Amino acid sequence: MPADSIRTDAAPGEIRLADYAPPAFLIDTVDLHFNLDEMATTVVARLMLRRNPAAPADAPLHLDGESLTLVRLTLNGSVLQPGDYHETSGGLAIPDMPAAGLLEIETRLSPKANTELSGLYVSGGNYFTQCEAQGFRRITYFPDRPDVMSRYTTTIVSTCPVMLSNGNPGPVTDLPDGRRSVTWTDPHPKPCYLFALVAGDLVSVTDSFVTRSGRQVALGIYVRRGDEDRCAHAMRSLKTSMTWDEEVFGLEYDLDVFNIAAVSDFNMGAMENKGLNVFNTKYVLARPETATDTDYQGIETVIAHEYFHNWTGNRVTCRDWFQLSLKEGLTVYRDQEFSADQGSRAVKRISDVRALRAAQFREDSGPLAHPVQPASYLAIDNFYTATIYNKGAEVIRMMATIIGRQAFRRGMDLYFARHDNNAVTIDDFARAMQDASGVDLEDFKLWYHQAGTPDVSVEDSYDPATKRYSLTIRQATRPTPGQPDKYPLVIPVAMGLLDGNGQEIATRLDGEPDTTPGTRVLLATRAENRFEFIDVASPPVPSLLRGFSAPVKLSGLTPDRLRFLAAHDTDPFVRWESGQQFAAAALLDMVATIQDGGEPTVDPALIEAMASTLEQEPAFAAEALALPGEATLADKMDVVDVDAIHTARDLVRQAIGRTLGDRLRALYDGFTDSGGYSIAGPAIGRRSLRNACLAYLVAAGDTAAVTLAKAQFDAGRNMTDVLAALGILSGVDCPERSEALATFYQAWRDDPLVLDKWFAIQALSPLPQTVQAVEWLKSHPDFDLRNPNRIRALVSSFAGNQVRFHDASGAGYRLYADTIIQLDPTNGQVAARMVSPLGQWRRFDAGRQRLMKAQLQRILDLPDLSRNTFEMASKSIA
Ligand code: B3K
Ligand code: ZN
Repeated sequence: MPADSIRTDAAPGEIRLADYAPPAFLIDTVDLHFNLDEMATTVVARLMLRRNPAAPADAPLHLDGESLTLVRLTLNGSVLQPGDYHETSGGLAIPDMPAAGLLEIETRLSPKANTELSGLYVSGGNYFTQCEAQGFRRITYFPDRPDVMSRYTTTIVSTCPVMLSNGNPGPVTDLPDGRRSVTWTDPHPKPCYLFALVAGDLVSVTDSFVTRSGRQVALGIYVRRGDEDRCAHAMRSLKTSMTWDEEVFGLEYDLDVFNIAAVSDFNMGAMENKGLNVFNTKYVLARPETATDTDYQGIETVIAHEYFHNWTGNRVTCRDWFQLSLKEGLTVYRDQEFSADQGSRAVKRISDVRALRAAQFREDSGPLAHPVQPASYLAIDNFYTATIYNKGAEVIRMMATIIGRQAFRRGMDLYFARHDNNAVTIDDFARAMQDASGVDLEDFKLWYHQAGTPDVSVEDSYDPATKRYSLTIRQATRPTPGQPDKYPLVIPVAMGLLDGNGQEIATRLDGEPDTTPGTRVLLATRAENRFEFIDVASPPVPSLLRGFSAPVKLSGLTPDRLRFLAAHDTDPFVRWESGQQFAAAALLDMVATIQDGGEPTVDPALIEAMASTLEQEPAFAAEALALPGEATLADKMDVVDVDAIHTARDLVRQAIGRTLGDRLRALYDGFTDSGGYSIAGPAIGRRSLRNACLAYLVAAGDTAAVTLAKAQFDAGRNMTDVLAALGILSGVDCPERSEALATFYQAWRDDPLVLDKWFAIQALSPLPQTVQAVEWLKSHPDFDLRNPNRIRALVSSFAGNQVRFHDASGAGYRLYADTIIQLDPTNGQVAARMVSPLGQWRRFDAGRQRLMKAQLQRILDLPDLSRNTFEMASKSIA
């Protein structure tokens, strides 16, 4: 990208990539001593510092610090006087530092008062830390930046039976006052964001793993007493991940212990601290009666993701936070590949693409659009986004597609050989891939710097006389905030050609010596590329973007071709995608009819297409049978009509249920699981298809189907089936609905993770009374504004309920903004991350625009708004 398109004016408080400067001091060792107390924990940090040869020789030492009480500061044994250092807005500066020295800092903090859940905090009477991105500065004064890597020892003194930190443990010593002490030593240098401490009355489930080179690793999962019987799946997932990383990437674990601790108050999913991953209980605990198939899959993926960070993130880390996707995009790519290898690759890809579109494409087309490598930020915690994670993973995937799998593996080996134990950049990664493959990736790297989802359209023609087939691929990316001008990207288009019978034809481009059988990759590099295929015997149908080879929006195929591809393509992704595109077009036609005041009719071809999916393998059939969601349809409209979308979709669901009722019922009955619960892919697939059938049967308006759903709920076979039935019932105004909700509450009121589902399912109900229900649930005794899982379950789920969140009265927006306003003073990070649904206002009608903006303004008018929420709300309203 030309340099002049990068902004050079900094807004107040803005941190810019262009301002990066190496740290003034390096810290070789960090020795921490914690004396734990809920109200007044003391931390003594001993830092062995030396000047960084890469920084100016007179640069002062800057230490970040936040919400800390400084008790004592000594340098090489002498107490520093107030004149020797000064407090800055975000920490301390020590101007006259020697070239090297031992700095000793004693701080005091109150874990119990820490509601931000960043730094050291108390949850359920136990101690946990969260340091990424900038929580370590809430524990001690420190250069809180990832390019300062040090070796840590951590001593914990407390009365807690369990005391954990990074690295390998020493013996536990009993102290005369009844407390105990333990020292953990982490031999691997790491940035402070990977520091962790966990202490409390926890119990462990243990196992062991022997690495390929024979290292014995003790594995432990630490949970609250009573949760031990819900750890087996997490443990199995961990061991599978460890084996997979050895087999696929040659990467072994590098400590004698690997611990996971589960906590129910956590700002996000999990955290990859070296040797001590801290997890939201949601991503650890599972039993068939309490967790759904989706929960099981989520646990497997997140356990893998955090484990894989040990190499991609921990051993090789980020130089600065602008490189966040270096570890996150790459690690998401790795966990996606891992999960694909555990079950059906096609179904996994479909679900990853669904998630990408729902979160990332939406982000990329709104006010918060930013590149995978942003150029600036106000609060880094706001940048743990779908773009950094999911688009970042797509960029890695495209690189692998372009250079080939084997070259990609060589590139990974080279990356580790060059950068182990270092803090590096996205450019360093791309260079390793380029050097290992010999493929020039310079132009490709624009994907890292240019925001926005490219629109790709295709046009083709066939000449029977010359047997030539020509395919034109055009691309354009719309402007995004701060980037008015866009440039063509290098887009890998995996493709094939089908003949009229749906048979794959070998492809040969003009000038190529041979034909290529099966899928090949075309590189679209300009605003318009034309590809000429020769020796094409009959007019072909192109199958494009196989496996979703690039994160773009593709258009240009007629409904007839979409139907043909949905029925015949050899690539399962394109089969699914074409079916979805065909359905979306039919639904949007109905929406247009409704808007024109007409009577919409359901295209029989759509029902027929749905009927033909029933024959397919169950997991795939369940995906194909799911109509594009309301938000997906909204994304295809210039001005979203929430009510027309909802009506059209309901009509189609009803028509499918009525027309295919007998077949759906037969499938439902045929898939009744007789044996025990299994989380193997085919069993999950059968449950998904069966529950999809049940949903359609109920959508048909048949009271017998409601009885069937209630019976499934009452049978209580496993949480997947129970929750599917409850979700279906929650959409119907019937006595069974309230009965089932009451039963569920009584059964699970003491189980926080299951109770979250009870909150979520009510927030997602399409019934008109949902706004009031959510309002009521917000004042329910079990609603807790200090628990992020509960807030997400109720209030964030509600924002995903398009037709009710966007209620024309604005009541949905108001209650949503109320929650952000109530939450911001105690947890700005989580409050800020909730803002984005209100930022979608541009896509709605004038009335809703006004209502949404009014709520953003209310948030911005708050006197002490957190920096995090300010950044999100101000960017969203602009
Ligand atoms: N690296 C953490 C996310 C930290 C978020 C900080 N606000 C989890 C992960 O991506 O693996
Ligand atoms: Zn991650």
